[in-house]
Amino acid sequence: MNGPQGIGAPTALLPAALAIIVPTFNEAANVRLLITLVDRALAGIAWELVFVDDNSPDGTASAVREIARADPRVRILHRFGRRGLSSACVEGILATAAPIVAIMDGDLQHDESALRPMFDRIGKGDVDLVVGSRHVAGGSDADWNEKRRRMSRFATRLALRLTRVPISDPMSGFLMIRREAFMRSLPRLSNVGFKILLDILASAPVPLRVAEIPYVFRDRQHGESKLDTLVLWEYAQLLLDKAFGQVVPVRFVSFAMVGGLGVLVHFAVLTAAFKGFGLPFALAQAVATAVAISSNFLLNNIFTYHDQRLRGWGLLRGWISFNLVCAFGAAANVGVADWLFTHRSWWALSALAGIMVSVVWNYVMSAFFTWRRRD
Ligand SMILES: Nc1nc2c(ncn2[C@@H]2O[C@H](COP(=O)(O)OP(=O)(O)O)[C@@H](O)[C@H]2O)c(=O)[nH]1
Ligand SMILES: [Mg+2]
Repeated sequence: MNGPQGIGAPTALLPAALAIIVPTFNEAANVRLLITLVDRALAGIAWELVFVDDNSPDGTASAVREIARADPRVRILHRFGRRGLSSACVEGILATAAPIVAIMDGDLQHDESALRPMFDRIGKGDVDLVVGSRHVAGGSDADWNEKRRRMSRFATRLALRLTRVPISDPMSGFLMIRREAFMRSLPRLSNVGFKILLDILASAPVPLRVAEIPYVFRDRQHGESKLDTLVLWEYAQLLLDKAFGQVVPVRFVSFAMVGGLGVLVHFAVLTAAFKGFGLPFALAQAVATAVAISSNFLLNNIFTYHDQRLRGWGLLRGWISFNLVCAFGAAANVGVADWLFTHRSWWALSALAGIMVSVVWNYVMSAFFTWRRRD
């Protein structure tokens, strides 16, 4: 660990004392500079860089591989058919043996010069986790506008209810943690969304001991942010999973919410077709059912299965299988409701039970047939 200082020093031959996990999606233009900057910032420390790339179309993985051929401190974990920032970080950490691991964005927005003070701080031994923080004295948000600032403050207040440790920036994606502390959180991680720090803190069986190191959040120079669509939804999913995940999977909650919305869609279409266009009731009901199933399919594809979204032909195949699943679900619904009704249960209760059965059926079967992972 105390090899001669300087770039390309023989620290490369030592086992890494510090692994830096860098999740990437379309960051090809940033990797080379990032590696150079980290190398400069960490001279004398035996580090390794693990890029976790979700098969970026811009060839980020190949760019990393090319550098890795000449520098054994640089590694690539190339995932296929998956997306997700938190799960990328987790798998990166699990792919190394280093006793201390850091997580840092691949777009140069996290200031690599904070890595050394973070490493020194965690080396003192009295904390499990060091957070790179934008909000403590000396740190800053660069130039966020007021709306983004206010949203961030609100999200932060929500987050602090979960973390159980008072920190100024629980939403940070820049952190360093002792492996054994991470391993204690691992079994309870939600692994959804992009707030890995929040997930680690909220999953710790015993509250973690945390220190913060300020840094200045830089503007992105190359490439673009991937976190502007659906971020709020992913954040809500994480919060939901942390609050109710022990009781019911968050995907099911999402699926049931989409189903509830489907009922509204159904009634809207039915009203238009039956009252508006004067179609016969049975036909109007059939049209409403078809539209509601398709809209449920599309909404689930966007929200419930955001991380394994179907596209292209997969979308058509998924739509067909979802229709089949729902047809059987409807049959089960009617069957159960009718059985209960003929056995003298109250009609509304019978109907409700039928609906519950079909929701669970549709959820389980569509998870298996429609959104099954194929990697
Ligand atoms: N492996 C992986 N990395 C991702 C994914 N989404 C974002 N990233 C990376 O996570 C880091 C933060 O994302 P970014 O888009 O910069 O978020 P922002 O800084 O909040 O706008 C960057 O290094 C991205 O390349 C993903 O789905 N998978
Ligand atoms: Mg960024």
